[in-house]
Amino acid sequence: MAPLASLATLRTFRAENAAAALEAARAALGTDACVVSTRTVRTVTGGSEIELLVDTVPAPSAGLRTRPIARPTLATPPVSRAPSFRLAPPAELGEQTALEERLRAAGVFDCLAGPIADGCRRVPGKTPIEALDGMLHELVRVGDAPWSRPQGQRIVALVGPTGVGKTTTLAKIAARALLDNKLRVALITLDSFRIGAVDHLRHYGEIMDLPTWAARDEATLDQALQRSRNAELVLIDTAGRSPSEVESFERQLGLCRAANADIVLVAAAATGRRQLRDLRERYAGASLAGLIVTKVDESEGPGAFLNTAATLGAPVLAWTDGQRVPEDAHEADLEWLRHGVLAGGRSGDDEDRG
Ligand SMILES: Nc1nc2c(ncn2[C@@H]2O[C@H](COP(=O)(O)OP(=O)(O)OP(=O)(O)O)[C@@H](O)[C@H]2O)c(=O)[nH]1
Ligand SMILES: [Mg+2]
Repeated sequence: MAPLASLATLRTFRAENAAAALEAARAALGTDACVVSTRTVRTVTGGSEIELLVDTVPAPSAGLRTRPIARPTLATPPVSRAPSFRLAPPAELGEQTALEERLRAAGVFDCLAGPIADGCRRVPGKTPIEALDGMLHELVRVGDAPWSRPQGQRIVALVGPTGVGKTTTLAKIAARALLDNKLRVALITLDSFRIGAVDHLRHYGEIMDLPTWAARDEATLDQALQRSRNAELVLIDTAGRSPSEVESFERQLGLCRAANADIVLVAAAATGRRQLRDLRERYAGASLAGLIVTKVDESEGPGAFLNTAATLGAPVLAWTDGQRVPEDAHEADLEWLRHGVLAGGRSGDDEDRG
């Protein structure tokens, strides 16, 4: 905290990033001023800005530069303040800014990039970039892939908006469960009203030689589950519905609950901020067991993955980046995510996926 005696000489400058805030401070005060502290502040629109606290009293032979936040009081004899930089961000701010800008370049929402970089800056004993790993573990929970071997029978229902890749992802999960873990798998679709939807799933069922059932109410679902009782993994496909179709949405969730299924939300990585928030609200009462992030290949990459996973909050069980069954389904991997967001953009290299 700045000493009281200098409050009159302190001014704050806010801008969307630290470089712009420094530029504003420099334009107003010239180069002979000191940056006392920096912080990320929330804006009324829910975004974030960098705020610089700048002392307008020029330091001897110094440019616009940093000095430690724990400054000497007036009672203390002034210490020699050799300029740590001239017209350049302070080292601490530079690291934070570098991280924030890398996150933004990777497509991370502004409202996440600022607080993440700020949080990383506050981790003692680590540079912001070193602290990113821990921050990602806090933001993105990870769960077992749906194709991993369950204890007893596992029933997984995929829910989510129209066209996000639920049916394709279900086929990928089934194929990986068969190929990787030799599980006995059965498929059920609740999407039995739409022309072609049952055939879509049946087509995959036939290719993989899996029992496939269609259900439209509690009785037919119960029957399908009875017929699937020997399966170790039962995968339930649902119809994509727009969130406004409340009745069918609630009905499908009700059926998934009646089946005692793990309800897993499927969401496309390129989903916008507002739609993600709508989705989070829509499924708030669904007790989601997990999240699968799809179509990462059609998004900005790891940054978009991070936006989706951090906004929706459910543990990420898998992600997909293409139409191939099952090659384009992957376990959640925070190392890939960290590497990708630090690379500042798409990370499409196969070896990065781990
Ligand atoms: N590029 C890309 N396309 C994908 C991915 N996953 C699925 N798709 C494609 O997205 C389209 C829609 O996939 P579906 O599996 O039918 O989506 P859905 O959610 O079941 O759709 P509805 O049942 O209509 O709600 C198909 O063309 C898929 O091949 C992915 O990870 N990347
Ligand atoms: Mg479908």
